[in-house]
Amino acid sequence: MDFMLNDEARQLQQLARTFAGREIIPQAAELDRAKAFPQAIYDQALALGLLNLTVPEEYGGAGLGCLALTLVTEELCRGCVGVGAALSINSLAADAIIHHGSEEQKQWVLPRLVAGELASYAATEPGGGSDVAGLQTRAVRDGDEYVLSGSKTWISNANLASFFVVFARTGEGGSRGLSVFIVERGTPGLRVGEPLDKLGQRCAPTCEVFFDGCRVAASQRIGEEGQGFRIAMDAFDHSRPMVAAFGVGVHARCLEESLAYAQTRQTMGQPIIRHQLVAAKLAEMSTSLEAARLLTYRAAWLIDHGQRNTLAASQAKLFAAESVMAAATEAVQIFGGMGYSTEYPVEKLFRDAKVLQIYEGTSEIQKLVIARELQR
Ligand code: CS8
Repeated sequence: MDFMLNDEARQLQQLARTFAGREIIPQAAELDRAKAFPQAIYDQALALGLLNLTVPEEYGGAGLGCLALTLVTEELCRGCVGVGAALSINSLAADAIIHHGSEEQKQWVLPRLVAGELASYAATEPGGGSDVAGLQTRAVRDGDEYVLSGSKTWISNANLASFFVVFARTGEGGSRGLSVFIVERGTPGLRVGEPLDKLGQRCAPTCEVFFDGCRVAASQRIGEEGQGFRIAMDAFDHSRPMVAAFGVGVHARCLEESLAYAQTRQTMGQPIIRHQLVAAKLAEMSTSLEAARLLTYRAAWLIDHGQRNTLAASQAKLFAAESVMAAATEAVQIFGGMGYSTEYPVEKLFRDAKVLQIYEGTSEIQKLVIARELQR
């Protein structure tokens, strides 16, 4: 067993860390207030080679694995998880195409991501996000085309995406009746709503998307008809380590801010870190951070080494989400009244952390997946 990152991974991690410190942290509070997509940061990160890491080299990407993606994602999210989410959502859409798309589909869209276009992953619907097998958007075959009707919600970057990876029902039979399509922005019958207002991660836009008789060529279907559920689950195996890294990044920031504050803020004649009840919070925060980080890296490492990681990915996502919420709660507590003020960074960390227990599979869903995997 080797816990050392290789030189290439360490350099990439350091590049992302420096970038987050210099470009993301100073702008995070304002981006949150303005609820503005971080376009300038996106452009700089793209130019630096921090995006599209998992796109294979033959399509212009870096051809790196899930571990490299989690390392960079953690650092970006230490800067601001809203920014980190906005910058990494392409890889969710890309995963389905990289692992299940035809050569023609890869040639068509992957170089566009590398050139700076955005793509959205459209699975969740107003009726729910957890029950993938129950989704209702329909795709009805009509000759060489499919006609899509239905609606999606909470679709990240949808207002800016130039194409969408859309899950839709092509047949009955729950999980066996789903298929996936690449749908271009501008296709008649496709409409994107305004960004939804939300508690945290406010600079990462999320919108409703409506399909009303939206026609796509059959050649835009990813994989075989009926394979959609498997493709979604496979995409989650790749993306859950990345989303766990969102939590690790926020968690690391909670520790960093809390430690600095506890060493300078004085009460009863000494820095509050000398009070054992405060010191204990920091000790617990740091221990759960390391545990979340190790679970996350391992889940990524397993899939990079061709091993099934469904159990490990759900364990990492569950633990990272639960422990970052606990850490953010304690960070606010350590800051006391200042933790409740928008003048200090931890109230934003607290708001930003909450959705980590909800998206990319709720904590309850992760427990279901873990329990099922234990019985395999
Ligand atoms: O529905 C499954 C599930 O995982 N649900 C959670 C979905 C989810 O994560 N939703 C979140 C929405 S997307 C999102 O949040 C993106 S937002 C962005 C985040 C970043 C932001 C900036 C479930 C509940 C686990 C299972 O569902 P069921 O309907 O009960 O299906 P099963 O009977 O378990 O499985 C049906 C068949 O599929 C096979 N399967 C299941 N999992 C896998 C994996 N790999 C391969 N195959 C899989 N992981 C399973 O074996 C069944 O096969 P059969 O041959 O039919 O028996």
